[in-house]
Amino acid sequence: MNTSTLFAPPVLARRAEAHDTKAIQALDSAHFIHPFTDHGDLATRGARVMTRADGIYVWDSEGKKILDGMSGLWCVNAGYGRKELADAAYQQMMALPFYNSFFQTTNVPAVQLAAKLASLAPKAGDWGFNHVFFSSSGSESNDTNVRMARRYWDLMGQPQRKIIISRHNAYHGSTMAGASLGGMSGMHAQGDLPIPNITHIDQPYHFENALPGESRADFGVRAARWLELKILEVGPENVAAFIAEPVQGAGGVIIPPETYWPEIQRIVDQYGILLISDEVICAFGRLGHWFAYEKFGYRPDLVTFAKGVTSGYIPLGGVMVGGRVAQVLIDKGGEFNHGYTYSGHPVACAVALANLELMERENLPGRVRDDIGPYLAEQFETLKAHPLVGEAETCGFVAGLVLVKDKASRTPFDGDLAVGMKCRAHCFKNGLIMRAVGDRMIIAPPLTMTRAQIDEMMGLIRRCLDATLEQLKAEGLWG
Ligand code: PXG
Repeated sequence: MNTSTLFAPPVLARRAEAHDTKAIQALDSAHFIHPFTDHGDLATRGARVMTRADGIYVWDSEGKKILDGMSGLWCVNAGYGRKELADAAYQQMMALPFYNSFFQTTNVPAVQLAAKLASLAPKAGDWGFNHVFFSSSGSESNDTNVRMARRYWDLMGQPQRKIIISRHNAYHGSTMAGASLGGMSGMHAQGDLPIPNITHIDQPYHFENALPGESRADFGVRAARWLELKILEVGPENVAAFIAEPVQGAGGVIIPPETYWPEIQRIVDQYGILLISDEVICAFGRLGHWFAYEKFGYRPDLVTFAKGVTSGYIPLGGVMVGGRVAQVLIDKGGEFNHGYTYSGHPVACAVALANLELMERENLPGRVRDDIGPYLAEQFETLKAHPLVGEAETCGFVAGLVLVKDKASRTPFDGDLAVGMKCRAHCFKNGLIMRAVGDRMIIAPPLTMTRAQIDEMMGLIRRCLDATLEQLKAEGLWG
């Protein structure tokens, strides 16, 4: 065997123009197993090699500049190239790169970040968040939620309360618990998921699931009551918690009707079950608030966060632990046998602190709420006139549109045609990153975007929709 190809030298060139794309792609195929990737397919195409980024743009190894409409993967809220985040990491690495938080030990950035997050979380009366549990990702945080919710009910003397209700097409991560909580059938099909005592209800997706003529308001209440039906089906005394994303992200930017969350709150209150708000995408300004539950006016007991807390510059996640759970864990719980090596990692926490300070100084949540969010909404509204667009809507700085065969009857394309993927290919070609979830095209751009940059992005989106339509016509798939 020729070991020189097995142990090829690392590709060290750092400047974009110095990259040998083909060599990197070959090395990538030889050694790197990517998340959610068909490797046979990737080997024939070759991965796109990203080499640098600044502001809202990324560049690949061929020097192509691309407007990043997805903030990396819903996380680079503060935009790329923020020197102060790199400085915070450098300084903390030089002072204390790592120490654990087990064994009655702590570190200053973790303490400061926990206090900062508690101060940013809105409170009402005796309800609110004073405590934080740290992890390194959204998936880990949701595993923590499962452990914590079940531990809470054990301590409350109701150990039979094990069931966690989630929703179809939800995304809560890729660990055993995360993927089980999630409602992605493709994920459940691999690895014997979901794990026991996790069950799902339908999502509040008006475009697809409403009855003919049903208003958004009526549908929102009806969709929330699927939770009540499920609670009654499995027995209220057996239910530990309901988990949901405020707005479903990976599922295709599914924005619930305004009536949905108030009815969910009524139901969880009535049956006394814990409410877990998975804000891995929606927190830290994404919907115009530090935490998304504030936007929709509900009161969760646990809040999952990750991604935007560091603007994705370094992995960090965690769970905001509300008073109801924290008090029981602290007063009655003794040792909670759960934690990660990197819980409260000093460098990750220092970067998060610098990121939150930056977001505060630049008022990124406020900009999304009062300025660029409404502007994006106005612009997206105009897309509804496009022949391919069946629906276009935004919430803060996430947006989605659905590509349809016939607008009037809301007839979708045959899934096998992969129209969304055709559109996505035009986006890449035209220098725009926009994701396709089936035939829903979605964006979640950096919160630093200017109005002029929104105009630039909208121009690209229109151009890609037109190119998709032309392609469908040329292939005889339109009209
Ligand atoms: N909860 C939510 C709501 C998420 O969006 C996770 C948990 C898991 O976080 P980690 O850090 O473990 O990945 C996520 C992650 C997509 C996509 O295709 C979305 C996510 C991750 C990967 C792909 O949109 N969200």
